[in-house]
Amino acid sequence: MASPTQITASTCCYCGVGCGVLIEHDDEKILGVQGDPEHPANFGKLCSKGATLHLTGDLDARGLYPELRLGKGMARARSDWDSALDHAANQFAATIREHGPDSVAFYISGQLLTEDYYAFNKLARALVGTNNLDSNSRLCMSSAVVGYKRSLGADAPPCNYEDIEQSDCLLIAGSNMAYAHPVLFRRLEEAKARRPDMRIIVVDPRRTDTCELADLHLAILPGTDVALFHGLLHILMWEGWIDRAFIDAHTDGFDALKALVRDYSPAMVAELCGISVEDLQSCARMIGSAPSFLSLWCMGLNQSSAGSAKNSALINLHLATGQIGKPGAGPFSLTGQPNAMGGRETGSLSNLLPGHRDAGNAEHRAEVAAYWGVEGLPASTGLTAVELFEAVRAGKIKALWIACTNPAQSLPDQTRVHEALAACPFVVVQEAFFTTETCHYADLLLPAASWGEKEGSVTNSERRVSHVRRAVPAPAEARPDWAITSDFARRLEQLLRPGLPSLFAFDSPEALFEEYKYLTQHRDLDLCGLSYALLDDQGPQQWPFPAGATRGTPRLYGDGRFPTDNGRAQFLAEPYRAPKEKREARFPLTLNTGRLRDQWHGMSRTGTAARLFGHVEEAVLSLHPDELRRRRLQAGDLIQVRSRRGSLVLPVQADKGVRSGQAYLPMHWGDRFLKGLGSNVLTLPACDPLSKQPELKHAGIQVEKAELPWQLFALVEGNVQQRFKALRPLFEGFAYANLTLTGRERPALLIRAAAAAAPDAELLAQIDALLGVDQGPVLAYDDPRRAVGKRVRIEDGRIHSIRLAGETAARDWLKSLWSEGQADADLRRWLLAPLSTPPGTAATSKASKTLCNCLNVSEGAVCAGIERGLDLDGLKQELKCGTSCGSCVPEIKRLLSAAPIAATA
Ligand SMILES: Nc1nc2c(c(=O)[nH]1)N[C@H]1C(S)=C(S)[C@@H](COP(=O)(O)OP(=O)(O)OC[C@H]3O[C@@H](n4cnc5c(=O)[nH]c(N)nc54)[C@H](O)[C@@H]3O)O[C@H]1N2
Ligand SMILES: Nc1nc2c(c(=O)[nH]1)N[C@H]1C(S)=C(S)[C@@H](COP(=O)(O)OP(=O)(O)OC[C@H]3O[C@@H](n4cnc5c(=O)[nH]c(N)nc54)[C@H](O)[C@@H]3O)O[C@H]1N2
Ligand code: SF4
Ligand SMILES: [Mo]
Repeated sequence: MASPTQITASTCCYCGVGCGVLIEHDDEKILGVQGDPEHPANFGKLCSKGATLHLTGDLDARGLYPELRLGKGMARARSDWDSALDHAANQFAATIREHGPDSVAFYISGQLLTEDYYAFNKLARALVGTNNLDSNSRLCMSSAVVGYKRSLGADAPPCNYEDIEQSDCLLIAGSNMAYAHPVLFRRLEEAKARRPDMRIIVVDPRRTDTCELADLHLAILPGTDVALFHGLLHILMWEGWIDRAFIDAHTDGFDALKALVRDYSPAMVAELCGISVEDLQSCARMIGSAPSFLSLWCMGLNQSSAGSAKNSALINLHLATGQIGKPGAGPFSLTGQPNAMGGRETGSLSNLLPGHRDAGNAEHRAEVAAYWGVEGLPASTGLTAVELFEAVRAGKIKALWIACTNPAQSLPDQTRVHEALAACPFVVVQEAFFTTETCHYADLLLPAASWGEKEGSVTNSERRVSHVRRAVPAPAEARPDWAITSDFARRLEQLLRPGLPSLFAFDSPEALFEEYKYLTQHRDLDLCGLSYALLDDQGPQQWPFPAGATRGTPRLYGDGRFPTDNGRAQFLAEPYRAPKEKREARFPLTLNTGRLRDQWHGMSRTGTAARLFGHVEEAVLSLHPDELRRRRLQAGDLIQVRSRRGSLVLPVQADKGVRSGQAYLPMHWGDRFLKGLGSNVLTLPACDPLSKQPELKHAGIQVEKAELPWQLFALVEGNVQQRFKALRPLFEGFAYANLTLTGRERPALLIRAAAAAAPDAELLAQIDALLGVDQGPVLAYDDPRRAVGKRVRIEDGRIHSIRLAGETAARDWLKSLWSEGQADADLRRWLLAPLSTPPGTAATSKASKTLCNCLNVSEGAVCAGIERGLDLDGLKQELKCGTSCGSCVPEIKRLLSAAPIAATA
């Protein structure tokens, strides 16, 4: 029986801000979530994603039991944990015996907990004997890892969140923190309101919501950051805004850099970056004259074939101005995933080892091997994410274990990734949601516990370790990741090293943490003073926190000593290199990809909460209005987007925030939501030479109108996950199909599809049956001559489902009738007549877009308020928008600044 409501303090499972949450539950089910006022990352705040966590996780989408496929081509069947893990151990052992340890690989995730990572690390390196252990952090933070290590000597972001608030000048480069790190952005908004003199510069090819807070937005051409940073240094040197004493005392390599940046004159840099010389100079002045200067960056720098060089060129600016190791100063990379940091700490990239060690360093290998009590660790070079999937495709990797990541959606060049997964002899997927694209390829699918259901620890962007607490048990037979991995490892051990004491005698995540932490002893990230008990007692702590310490370390390098061999930081002098795919006649546009405010990656979790689609409902490519005009396209037209690797059909929209010559597509759509392998069918697998991070932000594309006159629109209320699963396969034959959720109190599945001609009647009949418009209280009109048909199911006087075929002009009107719960005489008259166009005026998709998700306020309502002359405070008071989580405030400000100034009375 469920007990009365209880509260468990834990953390949000989304971004690297690492907010503390209070989970309300009854020991069985999660009932609600609130920000934890005591957590030093968020002090009680949550963003639109964190605040809706309890609405996500539909059980119909979750993995509940292990599923096993006994032969390729066969269907998977429900299994039990013993048979499933024994089978996996036999497969891995046989593969290792026959083809060697490097014929297997593990591909894991920045969303695992530190304890999960550690178990995988020991499994791959100590037991299997391979360095083929990489994670999705390769797509995310690996350029920052290289940047910190090369320039400063260790992979450690030196700053903390208060530094952001205290800084006098903030450079935000390639980060849309208004969407991607919202609670930190709220803190920044408040700091800027308190200290309006604080200067904020945003470097981003797009005009994002983050720019709403900026004093200066440099809309540089894609990939030109290195040139920009060298150009800034050129001006800083010329003006004497550098710190010669700091350079002399604490750094090496300045002369070579000086010689390099001499060539980066303001005129040359402005031209190359596509900005004005004045803007470049005022940026340099803001940096050079600020008492403290801090930079924040994210994927706009890291996801680049010059990602490592971009990181180092930015850190150069801090070293040259001595802006590091003091309040409000320093180079501060924002980590994407909640525990990307923990992954780096535990060595979960193929080239790393636990405790910030390197797999390529014999001394480091010997230290870890001795601690683990094994003879040695593998010296062979491990494969990095893109290389790894290429090796799978080439047949070199024959058994692949994937945990907590969805590579069949998130890696570049999806055609090849899908080929690789299809070809791999044995694929294990350890997943919380069995709906993902990758699950389709699993020979063994293992249900994992997820948010609120597991215990362990995570480190956020500011090196702060939190204790993640379990609130409720996992559903059905799902198990926490550390337990699955350790259980498998124990079975594999019996086959590979029988008779020896177990390396995996862990009975709790705490046991893993206690073993792991001593691998950090006396190293830059020393965690030895931490324990679950201490974190419970004193709250989240920042590393290093060595044994005997009484408090964590808020800031690094205050003494000017760096963890390099000689204690000095290193300037790096590397020239600007252009992105891999140059603009050319055949592919004249550069495709940029990134985040939406309310979705998380492949949407396995956020995609179960209909209201999170209220802000952006469908995959749409954004182009500047001039580019639309040039191609004779209208907003809403379906277009065919092609890159050198693949193509995709989807609608286009006008967006003045995207410059001519560029295009923007959110990264979230995979093959499940958008037919055609999703956004990453277009992106390229070219990587940075050092970090091996792929260039996910600059693919060459072309677009042209897709002539698909036969269109379909469907909406059906209730059982959305089951209906999704049943309906999605029926849309394989359509050139375009986008499936999404809509609604708030009554979630519905929404489908838009298009084809060159009508599909056969049987397929349409199958679709109708699943929509419930084939029989019962259904109003129908069919004109077979024009292949046009409309059906609406009405229950209890309200629309329950809709299907329009052939022609869909009335879709927005019908959808608004559905959402208002109406089924009036107009509807009946229209339905039973040959007319296609709607009798009433429909709310445009813009008007119905939900700006404020907490209070359910539409863009239409906000715009109407602005027309009436309301300012931000007025809008907040009257409509209540922006008064809860605040995630919509930057967008409201943007609408306000775009509106003509209301005439004063
Ligand atoms: N809502 C939401 N939040 C998230 C996530 C999510 O899925 N959804 N994911 C989390 C994760 S894992 C990550 S890594 C972070 C990512 O966080 P961000 O990096 O902030 O997000 P992105 O939208 O990927 O990219 C940021 C910006 O880089 C810009 N950009 C593109 N090319 C260039 C360039 O050449 N130079 C510069 N300077 N900028 C460029 C893009 O226009 C974009 O606005 O977000 C985290 N937070
Ligand atoms: N085009 C383009 N592509 C990109 C990016 C981009 O900007 N543009 N960004 C890249 C970046 S920075 C990142 S980080 C990646 C993210 O890419 P992915 O890692 O593929 O993203 P997610 O969808 O978050 O995948 C995490 C999976 O883990 C599952 N899961 C959740 N909780 C648990 C758990 O506790 N245990 C287990 N076992 N599973 C769980 C979720 O259901 C989900 O399927 O995408 C990359 N891909
Ligand atoms: S900012 Fe939002 S998504 Fe990120 S940790 Fe906080 S609540 Fe979660
Ligand atoms: Mo990421």
